[in-house]
Amino acid sequence: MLKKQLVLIVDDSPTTLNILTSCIEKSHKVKVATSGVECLEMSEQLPQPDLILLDVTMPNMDGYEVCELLKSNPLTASIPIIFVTGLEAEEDEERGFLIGAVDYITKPFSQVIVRARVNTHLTIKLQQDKLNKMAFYDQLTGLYNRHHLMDTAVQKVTTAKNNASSLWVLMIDIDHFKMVNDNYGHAIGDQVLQKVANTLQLESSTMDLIARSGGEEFIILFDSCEGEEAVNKSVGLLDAIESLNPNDINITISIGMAKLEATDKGFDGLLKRADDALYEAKKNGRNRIEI
Ligand code: GH3
Ligand code: MG
Ligand code: MG
Ligand code: MG
Repeated sequence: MLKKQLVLIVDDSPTTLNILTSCIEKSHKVKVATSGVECLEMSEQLPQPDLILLDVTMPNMDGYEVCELLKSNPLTASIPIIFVTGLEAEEDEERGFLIGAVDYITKPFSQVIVRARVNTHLTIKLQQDKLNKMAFYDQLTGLYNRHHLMDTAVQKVTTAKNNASSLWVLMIDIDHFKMVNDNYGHAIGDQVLQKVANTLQLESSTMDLIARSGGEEFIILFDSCEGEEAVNKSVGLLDAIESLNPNDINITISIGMAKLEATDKGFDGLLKRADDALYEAKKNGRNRIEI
């Protein structure tokens, strides 16, 4: 059975909150907030709402302002918002759409129509989530894919240059992986890839960006990490994989590391240096790190 989607209802009137809740709580999970500030807080908390029903006229912060703040925050920007409001003027409704709402319902509303519109927007949200997952994640390992990594890496280079902070790239390649497929078959090879990916993820900190960049290759970005710390973290990865023994098979990896330099214009040169270092690690005997 599909997990129920979560709707956050925001209104300063307890009566409206009760009516809207009773409209949709049979089919969906519901949370309520009585102010804009509360809505902003709850929208960032996990599990995040799949849809927000948002009143406009509220004390302190009105719904338009809440909507604009949600849309400008990358953590909440993709949550669809339906205004439910007493403001009936055409320009009020137009404003709602201009600042990013997906729908606009005026009070007094029909409960049947609210339910229908909520259902429609939740279905679209479900499809959107699936598409995002396919676009950003690698299906076999659940790690980010190369496409997402490249996009994020460009942003991280810009941020690191602006803040004069450090950025490291690790290119990781499983050693002699072709032998795993040749000796144990492709299905076992896939399991080994999943276990290696899982271990790399567990050993990395939540701040690190980790992706499967292709076949049996991974890329990790370390943010704001000084030289010795970056090397220690890489040694941790190397050791963790060496002692993993997935499916009772000895697996090792080689790592090429490179650091963002002041002369780097973008990500390409940095990636190339990590790739060259990986080539050296392979040439020098594998199961090792080169910088
Ligand atoms: P090296 O130490 O030089 O990296 O040797 P290698 O055997 O790991 O490198 P090579 O590039 O010769 O072979 C990589 C192998 O990875 C070949 C390919 O069949 C396998 N591979 C790539 N993607 C997948 C996958 O998704 N699943 C499985 N099971 N194998 C894969
Ligand atoms: Mg109100
Ligand atoms: Mg390879
Ligand atoms: Mg390899």
